[in-house]
Order: sequence, then structure tokens, then C-alpha cells
Amino acid sequence: MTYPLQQQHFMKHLLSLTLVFSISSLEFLGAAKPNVIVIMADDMGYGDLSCYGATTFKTPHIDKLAAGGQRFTSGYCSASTCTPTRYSFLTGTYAFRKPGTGIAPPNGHLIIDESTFTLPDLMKKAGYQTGVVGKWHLGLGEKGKGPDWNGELKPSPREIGFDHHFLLPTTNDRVPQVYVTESRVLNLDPADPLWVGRKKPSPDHPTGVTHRDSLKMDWSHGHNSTIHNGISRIGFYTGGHKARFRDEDLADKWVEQSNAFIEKNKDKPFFLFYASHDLHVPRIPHERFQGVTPHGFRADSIVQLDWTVGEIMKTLDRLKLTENTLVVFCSDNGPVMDDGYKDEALEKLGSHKAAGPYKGGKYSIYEGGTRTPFIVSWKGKIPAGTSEQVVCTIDLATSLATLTGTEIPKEAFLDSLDVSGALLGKPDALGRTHLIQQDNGGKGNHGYRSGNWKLTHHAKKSARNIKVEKTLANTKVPEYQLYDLSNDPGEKVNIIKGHAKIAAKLQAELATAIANGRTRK
Ligand code: NG6
Ligand code: CA
Repeated sequence: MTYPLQQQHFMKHLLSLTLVFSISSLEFLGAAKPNVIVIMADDMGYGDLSCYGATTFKTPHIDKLAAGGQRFTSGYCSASTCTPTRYSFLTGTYAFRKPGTGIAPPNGHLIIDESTFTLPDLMKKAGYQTGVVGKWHLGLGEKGKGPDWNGELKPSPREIGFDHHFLLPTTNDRVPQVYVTESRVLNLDPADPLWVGRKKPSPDHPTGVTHRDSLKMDWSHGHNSTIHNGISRIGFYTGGHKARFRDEDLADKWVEQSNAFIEKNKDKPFFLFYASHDLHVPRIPHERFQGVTPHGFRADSIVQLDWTVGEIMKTLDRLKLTENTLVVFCSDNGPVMDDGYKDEALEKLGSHKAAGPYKGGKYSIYEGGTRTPFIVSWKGKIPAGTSEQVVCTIDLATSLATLTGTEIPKEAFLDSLDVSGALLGKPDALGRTHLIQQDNGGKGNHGYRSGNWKLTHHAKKSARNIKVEKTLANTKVPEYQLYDLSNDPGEKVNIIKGHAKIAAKLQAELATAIANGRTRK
């Protein structure tokens, strides 16, 4: 069949248009699958970075991320302790929905069921290589059994979506001080098996109580069991001497391992969860960072963490991946000063405000417990600016699904909302309209932010509990309180009496969100 000349021209034009379109959609697809690195600090408060108002020390590398990307002023983690925030970050579901997701003990089993569709599962489905480096604290091994320290640690992150892991099993104030990689303890000598337990293994076993004078950092509460590297910990262990690390070397190891993962996967899309241990106790930064701030090891550890971020960014630059990598910086809960060791965090605090203008910190449902630094950077793709949109670590799951064009099963990511537009700094894109904040969980304490209203609910039985609300030491807290964050970000004046209708509406919304079992439609 022959066509008139004009029509032939038109068809040629159409053909080249289609070609251009498919090339640009390929480019778009490429850009829609950037590498993703989530850097999660441990126990970092809203005011703990110079880009969030700290003035007595500098965090230039994280500041640079913030200056080139979106810096959120209402960025949250979902809980004010570590395990529930990490649980909800990886599962997209509020941790209070699943009992047993509070702070994990040394011998705790993996608390994420193998059948759960997780964020790393999503990223794998989207064609990514997935890895986690750093602090785990979500348990290892089967329920009822816990970790088999001398054998295969199964299930491990591998069974819930991570192709690769290089981890500190819990937190470093808990035993044991060994690395776990490829579901095993690294460098374990079978002739010197590792034993971990809750009871003193022998009457002469040295502890933080019996050998307190020998400690290089004294404990203040708890943390007085087995001694390793001059520091007594939570829990007991023996053996595994060749596998043990020095606290001072953790940050260097995270950099080495993160860089190795990036380098190995530089030609494929990758998802890296870099879970730093800084600035959790025991705060033992490397010797070269000790004393670099006026605040003792707590802020020295922040500067160390900042250095690790700089090293990872350097690697991205060297491999020319910066423009194809989305980097999120966040924290797992708000700040704490004395968390069990006498490291002078409080004595040397000076004018530094770790929680910024917010009330409470770690263990709290006030803003200071969960409103934390939150930065999203992607060179050339995300505009620089400050965003007031409400976003939460729990939202990364669904937002990354949108970003990578990947479908989420209906029964997954029950509370993870799509805030991808806000994360990318798109003009007029909205974040969340509501957020539930929890403490360590299980006790029924919740914060509920809806717009600029903030309702706090302290369950009756915990309203006098020092452990739940350390800052409230033995003062009675009203079961419900209401704050207007637009006028009173520091939650100073409880206005529930004059605003009964609003309080009742928020109370009902909170109760419904809990009862419904999900908040993602
Ligand atoms: C608490 C520990 C605290 C810290 C916390 C977990 C005591 C007295 N306190 O039980 O030191 O380890 O658990 O912190 O033992 S988190 O950031 O991992 O949630
Ligand atoms: Ca933490």
C-alpha cells in the first residue's frame, strides 16, 4: 500500500515522536528507580544537628544534605524507642498493632514474621538489591528459640527481604559485641563458642557490680552485667572472643561496609538501610572524635555520625551516583541524656537543646519523643528548601512504592501513607493530615497529631509510671491533654478544658484508627 507524500511525512514524524517518547520514558523510568539510602540515627533529637539549630558544634555533612534537599520541620519517627520505630519503618504498620514489638532483649527472636510484606520486599520486587548495615535490634532467630549464636541465625534479615546484612544484633549496651553477617556471627571460633543469657554464668563471672572499679565508663542504672572493652552491659555472655569488636571501631566499620555494598551494586538499583549506632549508649566514639565538642561523648558521637554520612556521600560522588540516589536522613526516637551510663551528657549539656523547642524525648509521646531530624536529598531532582509537611519514617514504604511504580498488597503497609510528593519537595504536595505517636508501646500511651492539634493519651495505669514518661517522674499526668502546636509547639499549655469538642473529635479519631487495624485506605 502506498500513501500520499503528505501522509508519509506525517507517519515518519509520528514514528520519530514515538521514538522520542519511548526514549524519554525510559529515561524517566531510570530516574524513577534511583538508588535509595535511608540513614537512621539512633536517639538523635530535633535540635541535635547544626542545620536544626545546634550552635555549639557543627555537622557539615548532614547540613550539606539538608541545604541541597528538603529539610522537614514536621518529620517524625513513629515511636519514641528504637525497636517499634524500626519495626514500623520496615513493615509500614504501626508497631502498637503487634504485641511484642517493644525494646528487644539480647536473646530476642526476629519480631517481623517471614510472611510479612516488608519495605525491603517491596524494593526487591521493584528490582533493587537490598542491604542493611548497622544496628538491627529487631531480634534474630525463631519465636520460642531466639538466636542460635553458634549456628545459622535464621530467620535473619535475609528472610524478610534483605539480600545482604552486616549488623550489630541489638544495641551496643546489650550483649554480645559481635558482628552478624550472612546469618552468622563473623569470625566466630568454634573452639570458643558464644553463650548469651540472662543469668550470671558462674559465680566468679566479672560484672559491672563486682568489678566496678575497673570500668572505663561507669553505669548509672541497669547496664551492670558482663563487662567487655571496660564497659558493663545489659545481659551476660561468655566466649566468642575472636568475634568481639571494640566500641570505638563501630563507625569505621559501618562506613567500610556501607561503601562496600554501594560499590558492589553501583551498576544496579540498590536500597541501603544504614542504621548507625550513634548516638546510643554506651557512647564511645573513636578516639579521633573524643573531645571534639564541648558536650562530651554524646555530641562527639553526633560529629562522628556526621563524618560517616560525609564518607558515604563521597563514595556516591566518586562513583557518579549522587544524581541517581535518593538519600533520607532520619532518627529512630528523640534524645535522652542519662540512658544508663555516666558519660556526662547532662553535666556537659550547657546551652545545647537536644530536642530543640520540643517537650520530652526518648520514651515520650510528646513531640520531643518522635519529632526528629528528617532530610530528603536527591541531587538535581529535589529542590532545596524547608518543608512544614508532616512526614514519618513509616511512610517511606508506601512512598517508595509510588516512586518505583510498584504495587503494594492490600494487607501490607497498613499505616504507611503516600507522602512521596512532599518528600520530593513538589510544590503544593501534602504530607499527612494525622499521625499516631507511640512510646515503647504496650501500655496504651499515644500522641495523636491532627493538623496542628495534638492530643496526648496516657493510659490510666501508666499515668504515674516513671519509666514511661521519665520527665514526668512521679507526677500525675491527665489521661487526655490537648495542645495547639501552631501557638504552643512546646506543649506547655494543656487547653483541653476550653476545647472539649475538638478533644472529643480527636479522641474518637484516635480510637477509630486503633480499632480499624489500619489507616492506609
Ligand atoms: C532501656 C535501657 C536503655 C536503652 C533502651 C533501648 C535500662 C535501664 N535502660 O531499657 O539504656 O538500652 O532500653 O534504647 O536498661 S533503644 O533506643 O534501643 O530503644
Ligand atoms: Ca534509639
